[in-house]
Amino acid sequence: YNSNLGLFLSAIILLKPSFADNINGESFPSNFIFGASTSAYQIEGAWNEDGKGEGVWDHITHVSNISIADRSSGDVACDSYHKVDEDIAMLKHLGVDYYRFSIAWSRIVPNGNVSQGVNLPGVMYYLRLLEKLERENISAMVTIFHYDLPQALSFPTMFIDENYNSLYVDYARLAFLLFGNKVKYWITFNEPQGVCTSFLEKYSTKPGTDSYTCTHNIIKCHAMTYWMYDSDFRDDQKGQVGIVLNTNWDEPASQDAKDIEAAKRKLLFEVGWYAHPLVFGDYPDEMKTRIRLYTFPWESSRLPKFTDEEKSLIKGTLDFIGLNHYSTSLVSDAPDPGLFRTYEKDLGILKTYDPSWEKTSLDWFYVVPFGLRKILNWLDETYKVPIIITENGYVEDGSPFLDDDRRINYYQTYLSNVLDAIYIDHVNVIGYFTWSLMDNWEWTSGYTQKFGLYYVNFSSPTRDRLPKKSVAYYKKVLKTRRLV
Ligand code: LGS
Repeated sequence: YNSNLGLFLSAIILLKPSFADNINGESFPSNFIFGASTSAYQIEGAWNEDGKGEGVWDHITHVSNISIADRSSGDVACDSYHKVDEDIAMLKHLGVDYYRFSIAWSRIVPNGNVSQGVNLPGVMYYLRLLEKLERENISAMVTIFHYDLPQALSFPTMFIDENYNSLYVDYARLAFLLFGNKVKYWITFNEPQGVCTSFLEKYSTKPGTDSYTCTHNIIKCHAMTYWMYDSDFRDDQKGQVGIVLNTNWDEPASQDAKDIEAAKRKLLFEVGWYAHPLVFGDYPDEMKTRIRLYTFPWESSRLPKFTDEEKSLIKGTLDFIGLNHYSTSLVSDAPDPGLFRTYEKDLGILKTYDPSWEKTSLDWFYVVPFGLRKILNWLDETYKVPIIITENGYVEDGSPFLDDDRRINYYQTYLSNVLDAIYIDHVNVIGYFTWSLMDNWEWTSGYTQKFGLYYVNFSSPTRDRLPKKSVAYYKKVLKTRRLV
């Protein structure tokens, strides 16, 4: 009888079509959390108000020659610094359990160094936001560092010179002290891989070697912060501390062993670079071997080494992994990248895309819903740490602003793959956050690329917000806890 029942159940599971069945099918687990994400520089504006210090992005957009698509800046952005009530009304309307936002380091610590002064009005802004969220029953997930470093600490000092690590830890401690009683999930770093590669390249004085040093320091900053929270705050505040890693799903471009290995290498170099040390205590072996191979005998190892003491410090410092995931690529092994290696050359891959995949307005961004299920499975099998999808969303470059059917389709198909990961693959994924609550300043794309559920009128001084069609869709999913 039992084995018949088993057969019957496995037949149901096997026969289950992966997409259609989830529409009006399984509901999300009752403790699954839904949210919407933003980051400080992209929405707040008020770049120099009430004692805020200059941040690196203020510097980049005002002074440097780094090019921004529409030559814009986040000086005003969505003006969220003055629009706490409007932002919360949108979150409330959506019915989210959580709001993920970030703190601008230079707003609460103008020159980056806590011992040199804390900016009270800046602190009050975040306190007000947290209090109002609490009043509306919306919990908070807070990113401590989302790309915007105080200019006073600018590269190549912070994260390159280990002596600066304590400034990050002091800032994180201040955030726990001030806000921790209202925050359930803390994120130490958003996408450090982007910080230490593309972002750092623009500042680096020693191209090629800094990426590894930067990562080494960020890993230590994360670990010190994790244990500091653990010893001084966790008992009272009962929060969780994690990091947010970004990755595509990387599908081998062919069944050639070299391409299969290249796709695996891509995940290890992008995600494993951080998650291996933070879960297991050291960099992936594949990284160590490959980088050592191309290090001249007279060079010290380009990939720094952790001491035994450091290994035990960094190991086991993720309560959860935050995943930012947007798209999928086909990966093949690059022709020999030659000597004088950099991170990119060490990685040694080529990326292509399947012509049948739906394109978006960004050249790296294709709609490939199964990729989310695959990357969730890979993370779960590799690390066995609870996963929260901290960003996922669809991009458009302009009109039609409000009729965003493509975005609805994106959410529906990607969320369907989350359900499959939960119910078919038994992946431990515990939450989903959309990028983004509203259109905002999209880094080097300026205001030309839009990820928002809400439209923001950037040509109006009042930065009016209007719900796109996807708002009603996401609201319904959150209300019914099912895909509609
Ligand atoms: O606005 C950012 C969103 C939008 O797309 C957010 O601040 C970031 O945390 C995150 O990086 N976001 C994002 N990422 C897409 C991944 C970019 C990969 C670029 C690959 C180039 C080949």
